[in-house]
Amino acid sequence: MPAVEIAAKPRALPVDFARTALVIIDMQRDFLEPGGFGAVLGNDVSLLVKAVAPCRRILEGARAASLLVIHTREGHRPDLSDAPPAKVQRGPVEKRIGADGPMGRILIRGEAGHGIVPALAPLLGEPVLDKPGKGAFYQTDLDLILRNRGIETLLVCGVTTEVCVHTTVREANDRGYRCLVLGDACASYFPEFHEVGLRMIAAQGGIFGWVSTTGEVLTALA
Ligand code: C5J
Repeated sequence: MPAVEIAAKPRALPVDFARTALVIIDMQRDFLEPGGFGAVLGNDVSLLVKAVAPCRRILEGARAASLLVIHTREGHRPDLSDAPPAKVQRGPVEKRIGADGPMGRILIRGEAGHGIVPALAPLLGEPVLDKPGKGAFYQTDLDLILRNRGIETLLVCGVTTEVCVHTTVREANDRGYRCLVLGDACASYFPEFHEVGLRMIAAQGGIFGWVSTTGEVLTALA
């Protein structure tokens, strides 16, 4: 398939969709739904819910175009053996990773809150990567999957912009992938971090990626 240009900042990015994957970061109930980890920490989860519809649109577009779709989830083993104490021992004991929350133990694999929101439920065959860190490459087989499929470009969306999306994009950039971040399909509990986070990606000639929108990618896919 010939390269198609996607309008983006800092400039249009030519993309070969046969070598492109959609990576949806951590659209989990613990972050997005009332009663989850994010809400327990005092965040306004409605700020993240805004990203669900754009994520759904790009997910449907990617599936229709037979792109590789990868979902990630942040979380830990029930015995916390993969959770660094330095990560767990933050904030009040009753609000920490592993504590009991309204949707099960907070950020523990297999608990209801750890699951992906129903609107973005993975299909059978779409890789779902459980990651113990913020970045999607750390202690996962993401790089192996991408290289085995000949992937060069990542379309990245999900939450939160300045944490897991940023960490993943920075890691991907260092590994030689081109990352196009879909700004409207990302979100943060802190709108100013979202805005600045997107600007940071595209600054300095695209220091570690490109920023575009769901609409621009769907136009290019059509
Ligand atoms: C956070 C994430 N914010 N998925 N996780 O702790 O960005």
